[in-house]
Amino acid sequence: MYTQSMDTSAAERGGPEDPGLQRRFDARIDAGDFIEAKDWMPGDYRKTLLRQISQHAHSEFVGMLPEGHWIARAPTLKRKAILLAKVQDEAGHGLYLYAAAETLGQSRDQMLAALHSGRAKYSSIFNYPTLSWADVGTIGWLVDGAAIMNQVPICRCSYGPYARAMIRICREESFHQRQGFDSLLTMMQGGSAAQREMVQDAVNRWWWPCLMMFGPPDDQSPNSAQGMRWGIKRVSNDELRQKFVDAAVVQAKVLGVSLPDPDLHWNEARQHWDFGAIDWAEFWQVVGGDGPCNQERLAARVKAWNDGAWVREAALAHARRQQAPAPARRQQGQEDISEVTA
Ligand code: BYC
Repeated sequence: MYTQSMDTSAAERGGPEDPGLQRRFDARIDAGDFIEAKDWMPGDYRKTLLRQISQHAHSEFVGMLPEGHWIARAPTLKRKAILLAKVQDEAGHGLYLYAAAETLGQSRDQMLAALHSGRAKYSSIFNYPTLSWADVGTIGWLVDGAAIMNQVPICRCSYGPYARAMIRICREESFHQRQGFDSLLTMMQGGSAAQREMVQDAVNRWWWPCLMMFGPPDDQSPNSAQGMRWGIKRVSNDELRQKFVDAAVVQAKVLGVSLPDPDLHWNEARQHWDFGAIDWAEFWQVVGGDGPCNQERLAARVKAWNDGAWVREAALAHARRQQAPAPARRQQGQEDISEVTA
């Protein structure tokens, strides 16, 4: 129903056994060319892109839930309008990304079925609860900050439809990050002691899960080497994590919050901030479905899908009617009118 480009027959003509196609593909990757939907591509390249883009799309959709929880509780009209706009942006990001993934030959319905059945992953970060208003600002500052760090290099990813979708997403993420920082700064500079404590508590809870967002360490990341070779990934998990820590330490000083890591020290030789050990057992537990909010998040997405069934049915009925030849449409219209007037 939603599919934009399911005709992958041209791209699939020839296979890995055709060395000419593989050589041309490799040369284009080496030259930094974009690969487009109808170009020939190795099956594993297609599979890897589908995995990453659909996970990314799912993350945007599930990512609406923790903040959506606060729309009705926002403290002022201004903050409510900003939050509403941000959550709508996330829905838009999910839609661009599902559309980009569809160009690789999988329908949105198939991708959503994988999410709803628990077969597909989404970012670990959205399995943590939003306990106070300060969590909303902290998600903007740290979660969106980490997302931008990860996503700007994807604007140069080798697959054209994904790279182009990321350009607009990154611009919007940048607004998201700033609004979060601004909200926290307002509480830290003009707020009460209780508000400052609330901000510090939120930062304490979100810091470590944000460092996990970048994925496992490079030497334990099974997909990194091939992803880098194909130009899907441009910068490694550990490098991005380090860049994020370096930026966040400076921003935390401006905000006046501390980061919950006693091992955080400036390393003059490396010209980077050293940081403490990440609890990877917690990360894998959350990724494996056993985080604080995994069940709640998935149940909310499944409910939204089921509640929207009538909209999909109505849209399909409308599309069928539009596709019917004109006389049949006229007749159908008359039948509808006689039903109403009977
Ligand atoms: N959470 O070999 P690795 C947002 C999985 S949306 C869950 O390093 P790869 C926002 C990984 O999938 C943010 N799973 O993998 C939205 C793999 O498992 P599979 C979402 C994770 O692909 C709303 C396994 O661990 N951003 O910011 O080379 C409101 C081994 O990992 C995570 C994206 O999706 C994780 N954190 O690298 C606010 C960006 N990390 O698939 C904000 C696009 C790893 O083999 N994605 N895993 O079963 C990427 O850049 C890459 O896919 C990753 C992982 C860096 C995430």
